[in-house]
Amino acid sequence: MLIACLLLITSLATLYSCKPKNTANAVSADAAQKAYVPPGKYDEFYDFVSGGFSGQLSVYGLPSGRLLRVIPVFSADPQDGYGYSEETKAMLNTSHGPIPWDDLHHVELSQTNGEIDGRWIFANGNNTPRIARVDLSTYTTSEIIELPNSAGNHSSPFTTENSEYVVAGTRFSVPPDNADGDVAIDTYKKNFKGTISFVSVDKTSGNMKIAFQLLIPGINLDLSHAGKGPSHGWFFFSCYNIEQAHTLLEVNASQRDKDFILAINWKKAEEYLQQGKGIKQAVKYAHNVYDEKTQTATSNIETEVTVLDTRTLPGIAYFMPCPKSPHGCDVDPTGEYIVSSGKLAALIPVFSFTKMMNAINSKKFDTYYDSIPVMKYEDVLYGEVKKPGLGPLHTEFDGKGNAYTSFFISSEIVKWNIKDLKVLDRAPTYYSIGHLNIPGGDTKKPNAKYVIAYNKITKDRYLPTGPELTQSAQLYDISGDKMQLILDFPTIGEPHYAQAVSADLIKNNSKKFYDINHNEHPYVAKGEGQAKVVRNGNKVDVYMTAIRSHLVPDNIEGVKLGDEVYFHVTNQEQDWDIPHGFAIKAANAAELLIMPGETRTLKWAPDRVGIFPFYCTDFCSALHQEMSGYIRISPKNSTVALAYGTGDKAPGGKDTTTVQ
Ligand code: RUQ
Ligand code: CUA
Repeated sequence: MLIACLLLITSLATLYSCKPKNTANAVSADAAQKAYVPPGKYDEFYDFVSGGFSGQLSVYGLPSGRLLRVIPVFSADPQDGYGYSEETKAMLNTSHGPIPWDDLHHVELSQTNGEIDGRWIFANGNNTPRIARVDLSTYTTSEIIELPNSAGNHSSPFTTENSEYVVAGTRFSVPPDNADGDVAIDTYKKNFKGTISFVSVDKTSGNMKIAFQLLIPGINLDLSHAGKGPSHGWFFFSCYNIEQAHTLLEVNASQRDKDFILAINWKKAEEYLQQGKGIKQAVKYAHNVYDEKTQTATSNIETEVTVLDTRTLPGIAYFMPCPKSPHGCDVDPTGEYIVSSGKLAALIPVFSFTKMMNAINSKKFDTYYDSIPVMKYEDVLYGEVKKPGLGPLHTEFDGKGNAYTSFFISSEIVKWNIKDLKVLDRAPTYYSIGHLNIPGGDTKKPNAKYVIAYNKITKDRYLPTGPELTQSAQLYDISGDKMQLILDFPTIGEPHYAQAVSADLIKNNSKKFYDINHNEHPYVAKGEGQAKVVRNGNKVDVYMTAIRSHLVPDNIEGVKLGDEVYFHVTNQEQDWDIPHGFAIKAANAAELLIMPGETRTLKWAPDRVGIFPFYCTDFCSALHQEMSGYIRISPKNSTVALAYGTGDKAPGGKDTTTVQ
């Protein structure tokens, strides 16, 4: 079986070699013009691209492909101190303690009435299961919630039409958190369970909460999408390893020729919840919230979730058979068609929501899988796209009746018509595309000017940079009948899913600075008059101000070995794009990058006696290099008095240096 499987893959790979033939003429003459955004002009779209193993989210402008920003989400970032500063450390807390890294695969913009509303973007942490919410007025991570009873949070964070919920399905089934997990791995079938978390999102504040979890059989969930329009109230998940294998999944989880799409009626789940059918389970998970007023994150460990068992509560869960190892699970803008792309399948099945409902309403089931009804493939199938390509992964929609599917093995995007399932066009990608996206391409209202490919392999596309090469994105104009490649651009980390949105929906809400009058940070210094150094035992708090081009205080004495120094730096500027930075010799964490009106704290423990300079790291004015200072560290038993100041007020008074 293993040999057969490998042979199949190798022969497929030779048949459809990685490198498409028509490389030379793939870019047409007017491409440059289409992707060109003149200096000083804005892009038309924002593209929010997951960073994969970088744990971060990057923001590009389209069509130029210009990198606008990298938003730290799940990984600490020494560039701006995220995860290192006292204010942001708590964002990366989990029930396992602080975790400075995760694997971010999918992003999803918040929606209202099935359309992107431009308020937040959600992202999944795949490794230590978490969901993050990023505020699109500040481009910062506002909230991270950990998911109990979960491992490998891959089919996440897809959202319902009004962002009632973002979901998170387990990739790895594991014994529930409250069970004794010390079991033999080969008791998988008995002891391992899957869950789907429904995380509710407050309409006004955006605050997330685990509303309930669904207990499902121990299988692997891969991807998902919510229903919309007529299928609003439903969620669809691609499932693999229904064999429930626990070793050599490559072979053992590909035994059956069909896996499942799991259809979840979440309105039904809500009914059961209201009827008190949920079981409260003791768990531990971190919920981290950044408070914009105090500019500080706090982490709470929550201790309970409500679990609904889909195996004993009928009407929540149904299985639709699907060609094996399905990956993407995508719902078209009308909400009628569910497209599932099987990595090993040579066709694309399209399921009909109407047919599924008919089968459910007439209780026409083929069999049961761990008490969950399984429908017949033919009963729920709308049709199959025949011979579309090899290794279909993900599908997005243009809202004009067409679908665009990425093909990993044959390295191409294929456009096909949803109604008649005919292939209309294909365009090569360089190389081995994973995800793809169209602005609004998974919503009710796509804005189908472009499709963007996110490729796993770049090989010879760019100048070589040693063994490690960048991943890439490629931009295709899809305004005409045929896709036209117009741009290649390198990406940060490994891009998985991305979402693009018309810049108009977001750019006007972009904050320019934080109002210092509303800064309620406990260690803020509003104005230089409030700058001070306070000793409390061996804790020394420096309330420092930063303004072009000096720090107050910039001379500090009377600090001793064994002290813990907290530099609380408040940026006094009230203007756009004037951050100040703060770094001190031998700091073992990061610098701080402090936005106008913001306070950030660096904890620093001197390790030796001497003079330590500190300085602003962001070139903020012509006299930026002058924006610096010194702290004197004395021995533990020293009697040097605490003294501090800047200029005339520096310890020892006025700087007496004179120019000859
Ligand atoms: S995945 S390349 Cu982690 Cu979204 Cu499909
Ligand atoms: Cu402030 Cu440079």
